[in-house]
Amino acid sequence: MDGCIFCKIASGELPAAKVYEDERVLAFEDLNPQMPVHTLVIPKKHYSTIADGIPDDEMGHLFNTAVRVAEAKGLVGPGFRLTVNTGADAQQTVHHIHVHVCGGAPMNSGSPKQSAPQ
Ligand code: DGP
Repeated sequence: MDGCIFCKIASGELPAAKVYEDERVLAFEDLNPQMPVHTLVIPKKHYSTIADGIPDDEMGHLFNTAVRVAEAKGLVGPGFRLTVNTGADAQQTVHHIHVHVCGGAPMNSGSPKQSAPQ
């Protein structure tokens, strides 16, 4: 989608520190990490939010990729958090679905906005 920063990262027009890529999804490091591990996983196809009717197989691939990223980062044992901020109340700032994969330190149990350390 024109003007979408994550579409530009997906197409290679803008740079990112890529962690994993296939024909449907891209994982890359968050520009402003809130945790020792903070990676984003996006579908290459543009959807503004997780409530935009993403097909089941794409949803499954998106979340399975997020879990594989967590595995590759060594987070499965200690634990990790997947977050999808959706809309204004959740303070979604980039309007292209992205799953935050966060871990590497104990997290607050409260606000799910971000995975800030305790
Ligand atoms: P949110 O929409 O609040 O769920 O979070 C958007 C995240 O995207 C935020 O953690 C910062 C990250 N971000 C924003 N712009 C860029 C960018 O150009 N490159 C990368 N790698 N991350 C970005």
